Amino acid sequence: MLKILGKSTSINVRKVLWTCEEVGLDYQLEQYGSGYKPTDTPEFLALNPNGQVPVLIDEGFVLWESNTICRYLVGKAGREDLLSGTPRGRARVEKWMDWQATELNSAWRYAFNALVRRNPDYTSQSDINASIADWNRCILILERELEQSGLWVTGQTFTLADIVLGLSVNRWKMTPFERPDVPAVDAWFARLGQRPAFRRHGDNGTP
Ligand SMILES: N[C@@H](CCC(=O)N[C@@H](CS)C(=O)NCC(=O)O)C(=O)O
Repeated sequence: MLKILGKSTSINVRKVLWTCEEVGLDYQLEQYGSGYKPTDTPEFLALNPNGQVPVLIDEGFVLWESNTICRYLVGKAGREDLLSGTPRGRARVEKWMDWQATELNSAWRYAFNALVRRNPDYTSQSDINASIADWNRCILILERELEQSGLWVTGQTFTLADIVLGLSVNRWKMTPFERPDVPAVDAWFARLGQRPAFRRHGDNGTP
């Protein structure tokens, strides 16, 4: 059976759990990460030199980076529809996944550490304001896309882009600050809420 190392409160671990459930893969979760088993031991670092979760172990095959793990899982389950079947369709899905991991993740980091984690290293009000502005700017980019794309981020079909962005938007909605109106994002998020796998893994835990 697949083994996933990581805590179920982590946004990046929950992507992987949600994907497993969407594609019907069984897994065993071993709780690693702050508050659980440590990730800075030589044994863990041999699996992931970044000392981060999630890590997937599939019969000796070890993989880290949550979005890559999600892509691997849909391939393993024969559910390439979650990445779209065509080169252009796949590129559209991967574009949003890469954007989530780079632009969007960079935008929220300061504000989230300050406002939710209450990390004493993140107290500059101007940096908090800049991070909130950038975070809202990114979500407005998603809003413009969803105004045009239809049901899901890349069109009429649910894909991995919806999973990774669904978790990000959950975090955005749960962090206390002023947000712009985003009716298309709200409607899409409500559609995600109808998926049992999202209710179990996407919309729970810490933001
Ligand atoms: N780029 C990595 C980031 C992973 C990451 O930031 N993981 C966090 C949890 S969300 C972590 O391991 N933090 C250290 C810890 O919890 O001990 C991925 O997407 O897998």
